[in-house]
Amino acid sequence: MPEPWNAPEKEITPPKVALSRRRWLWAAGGLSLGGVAGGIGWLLRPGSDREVLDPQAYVPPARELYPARLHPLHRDAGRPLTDEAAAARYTNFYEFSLFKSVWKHVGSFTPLPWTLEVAGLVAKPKIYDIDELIHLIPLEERIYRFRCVEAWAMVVPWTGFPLAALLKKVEPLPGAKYVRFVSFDRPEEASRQRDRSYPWPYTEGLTLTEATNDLTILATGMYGHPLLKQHGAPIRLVVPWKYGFKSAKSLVKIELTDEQPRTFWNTLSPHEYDFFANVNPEVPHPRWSQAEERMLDTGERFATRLYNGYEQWVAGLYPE
Ligand SMILES: Nc1nc2c(c(=O)[nH]1)N[C@H]1C(S)=C(S)[C@@H](COP(=O)(O)O)O[C@H]1N2
Ligand SMILES: [Mo]
Repeated sequence: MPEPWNAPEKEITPPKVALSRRRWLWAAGGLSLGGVAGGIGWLLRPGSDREVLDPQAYVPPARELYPARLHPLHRDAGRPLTDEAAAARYTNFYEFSLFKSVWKHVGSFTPLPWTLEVAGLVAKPKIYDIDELIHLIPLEERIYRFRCVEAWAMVVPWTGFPLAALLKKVEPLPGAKYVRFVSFDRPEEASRQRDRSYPWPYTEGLTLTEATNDLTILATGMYGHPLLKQHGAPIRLVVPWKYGFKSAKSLVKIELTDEQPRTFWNTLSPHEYDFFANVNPEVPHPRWSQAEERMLDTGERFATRLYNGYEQWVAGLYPE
């Protein structure tokens, strides 16, 4: 018989203790399973309106400029405003997540300080500090319909100013034909950007005529206050007659070019995200119809309208 000091453990552990230890191991296993389930539960949580709308300690520039004067021609989009929390909960922003609950992943994003460079084929290129930029051109509020290529839609009061007013300040040169929009590239703040197989930074493009159309705005706010991070703080594009992917978020650079710029989605999937695409019920996405759209908060469905209903503003851009 072995001495106690070199005995195999099972022989010196009294049966009762061994049993309770086994139970304890089960309990521990249960706890860590519970931990995993808790983690998943935390990730899947819907989020209260307060949590979703929390600007998360981000101090946006020029809060005192909101709410801005409502533009007389864009007071009414013909449908009720989308619930603000529903919009904040359901966004596309691939830098942070491939899913809609982007708001859960923007905690480490710091959109201040921030600069926006306007460069390329312009007489007066300039790097604007966001605080200077936001005071440069009077802010106005415009209620627009917004349509994602995935067939969901919303109605949003944006705060911003026409892109044309900014481009005028930098004086486009005669050779300028296109405008390229560049979002930030900060893999340390935006976890999905650590996957370098994507063509980061997110870029988009318009023709110069589309970019200077009066409907095209740079937005700094939504619902009467500065943009939440998940909506593209501190400044993003809004092009209401085109699918949402054109409306690039958190811009760091606007460049005028003489060549059609490459874009993020067009690089990844050229047949699905045409550079020149407009909202059009008759041109289906290769994987689904575009005939109808679904409001993201109420689920209500409407027939899609050509140019998202903005025909009177933009039809002249696209002669048949
Ligand atoms: N930088 C960047 N901008 C982006 C995207 C993105 O993934 N990254 N997604 C686009 C798409 S597909 C849509 S529908 C809108 C969503 O904007 P929202 O926050 O106003 O809903 O942002 C667009 N701008
Ligand atoms: Mo989209």
